[in-house]
Amino acid sequence: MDEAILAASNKHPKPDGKVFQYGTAGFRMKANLLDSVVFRVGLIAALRSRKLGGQTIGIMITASHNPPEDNGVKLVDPMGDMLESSWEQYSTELANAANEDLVKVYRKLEQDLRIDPATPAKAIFARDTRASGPALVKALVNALKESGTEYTDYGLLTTPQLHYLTRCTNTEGTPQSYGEVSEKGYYEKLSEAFVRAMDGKTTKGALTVDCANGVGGPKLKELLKYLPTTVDGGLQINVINDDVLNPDSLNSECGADFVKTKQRSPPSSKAASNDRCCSLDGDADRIIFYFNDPEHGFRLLDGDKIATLAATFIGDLTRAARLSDELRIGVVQTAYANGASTNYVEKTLGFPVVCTPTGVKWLHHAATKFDVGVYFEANGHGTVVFSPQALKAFYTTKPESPAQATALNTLQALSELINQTVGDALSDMLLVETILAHKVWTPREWDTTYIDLPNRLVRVEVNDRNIFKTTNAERKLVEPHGTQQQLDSLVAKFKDGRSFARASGTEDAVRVYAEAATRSEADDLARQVAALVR
Ligand code: 16G
Ligand code: ZN
Repeated sequence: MDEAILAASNKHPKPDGKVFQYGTAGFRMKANLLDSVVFRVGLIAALRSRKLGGQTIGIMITASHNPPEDNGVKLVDPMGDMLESSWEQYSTELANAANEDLVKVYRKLEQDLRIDPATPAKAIFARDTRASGPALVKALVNALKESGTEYTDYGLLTTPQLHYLTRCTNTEGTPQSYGEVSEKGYYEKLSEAFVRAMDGKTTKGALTVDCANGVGGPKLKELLKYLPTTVDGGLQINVINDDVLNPDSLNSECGADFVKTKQRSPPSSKAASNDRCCSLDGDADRIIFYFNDPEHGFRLLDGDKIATLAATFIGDLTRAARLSDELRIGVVQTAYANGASTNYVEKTLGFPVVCTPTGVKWLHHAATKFDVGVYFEANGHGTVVFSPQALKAFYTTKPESPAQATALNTLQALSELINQTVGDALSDMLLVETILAHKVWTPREWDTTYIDLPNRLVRVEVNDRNIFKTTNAERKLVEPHGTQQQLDSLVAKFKDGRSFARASGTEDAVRVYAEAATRSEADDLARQVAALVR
């Protein structure tokens, strides 16, 4: 087998002098540099699967919101969560092994991790719509074959669909079964849960969905075939930016990242004032909402607003289901969450807030500590996770009134509708539609639940971003020494001022975030902190 792996790896040689790192969202870079990385990720999947007794590992080839010429690859653990952190290091090691040492490093990992090479290995994989995808799949398949890994190629999928299928594959035929192991099973599960959660309620007007010209487009259109249409009082959806034939259009002038950073609708949107709109990113694991207010212009309903909306609704339902004393509801955010949202959750909704470093895996992990853990990054990555106790309570509590029965029924439906493995734009979209329908809210009513503090995000180019070390969920700098004190004294000069600086995990830059009582003060604070770290 070693010779075969070596021979195959020679067809996917590592480019000279390139250093790779498994970052917040796997490996991500210009697609033409990824061939060797994807091959080696295939080998890691084999090791990981064998280490876990032959459970199936997921592999997703995508670069999310990055430009079309980029691509990336990440691994999914058996229950559909992100690869366990300690394995990021092993992936990095194998990706950086010199061509001639590759098999040696692979076998050494196998030995050090006490992996039995005789254990069967299984993997499933999928890719987004990037033009570079099919060639990278070939590299992956070569590694899976030569490492003796049984695999299924699911073709094009959204990232959350691959997470769903990974969990379904590993729980099939058990009491923890997560659903039918097929793309169709995903659509059926979502649509049945949606109809049940809506409970006869209807949405008002259409929702315009910008699919970033990525894989979310065809998958949303597929999902719509399973969902009730306007005729039965269901959803009304206008799909825009669903061109997957022209590869250059991906994430270009559209998508969640464009809307969030440019603070404007995609130019292609024909939505009228006050119309509900949302944008997915290139692999549909992230969603943000927005609308154009005739008085105040563009209004963003970001991850913070989705989190508060979900926490409000689920909080109301648990009260109506008489479960609020036994179930702990909490919200997980990052330092990027607007201070007004944190305040709203703690003071108005009365739920605890936990802050974690940036990156879905940290938030997800923290959310599982609650019975109902609502987590969203401001940029729209997020979901709600339910503990086994919460699920048990939803399904076994004997209702003593019709209102309690209805609430329990809706909670059951939500636990099926909401993707438990990872943030899922399609599932989150249906969740928001459900809540707005129940509350009979327009986007404007949702928007005015609390008012964001003015804020500014600045990207700062520095010589070496690695000198910036943080603590306290990235909210304080410990290095370079003394910088945090200077930052604190800048912040102290601003009413409601808050600011932090952290090294980006995905780009060679430092990001500075600042908020303050007024727009000009937030801009001013961000400028001063940027100057401090530059
Ligand atoms: C990755 C993360 C995202 C995070 C972003 C931060 C996942 C799936 N994705 O895209 O959650 O917000 O990185 O980027 O975890 P930054 O470190 O460049 O600010
Ligand atoms: Zn994404």
